[in-house]
Amino acid sequence: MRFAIVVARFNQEITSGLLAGARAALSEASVPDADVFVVQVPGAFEIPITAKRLAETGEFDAVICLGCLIKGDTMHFEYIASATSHGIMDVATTTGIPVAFGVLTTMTDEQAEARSRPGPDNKGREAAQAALEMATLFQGGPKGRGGA
Ligand code: DLZ
Repeated sequence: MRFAIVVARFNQEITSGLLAGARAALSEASVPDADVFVVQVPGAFEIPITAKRLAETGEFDAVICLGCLIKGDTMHFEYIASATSHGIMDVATTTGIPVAFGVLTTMTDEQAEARSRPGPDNKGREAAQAALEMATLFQGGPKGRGGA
C-alpha cells in the first residue's frame, strides 16, 4: 500500500513531531519509506487542496493530513480550523480515498506539545493508524473487505 502525507509548516516544532509519529506507525506496519510520499505546505489552510490533488492521482491508498492550530487572540483559529476540517472531509467523500485527520486544534502550546511527543498519544501516529485501517478496509475494491 502507498500513502501520502500532507504536513503543514506552520507550528513546525509541533508538526514535525506529528510527522515523526505518522512515519513511525507506517514503518511499524511494514510500509517501506519508498511507499510514503511527504508534501509540505505553508499552513493548515493549504492542506485540503493538496490532499485532493494527491488523492486524485489514484497512486495512494490513503492520505494523511497533519497540522497544528493553536488558538490565538483573533478569529483566525476558528475560520482555519473549520475550513480545514470540512475541506479534509470533503476530499475523502468526493474522491473515495481515505483521508486521515491529524490536525491538532488546541487551546495552548502545552496541549499541542503533549499530542506531538513520541509515544502512543502522538496524534500523527493515530492518524497514520486510522489511514492504515481504512486503506486495508478498502483494499478489496469499492465495497471494501469489511463489506462497507
Ligand atoms: C495565518 C495562520 C494562523 C494565524 N494560524 C495558523 C495556525 O495556527 N496553524 C496553521 O497551520 N496555519 C496557520 N495560519 C496559516 C494558514 O493556515 C495559511 O497558511 C495562511 O493563511 C495562507 O493561506
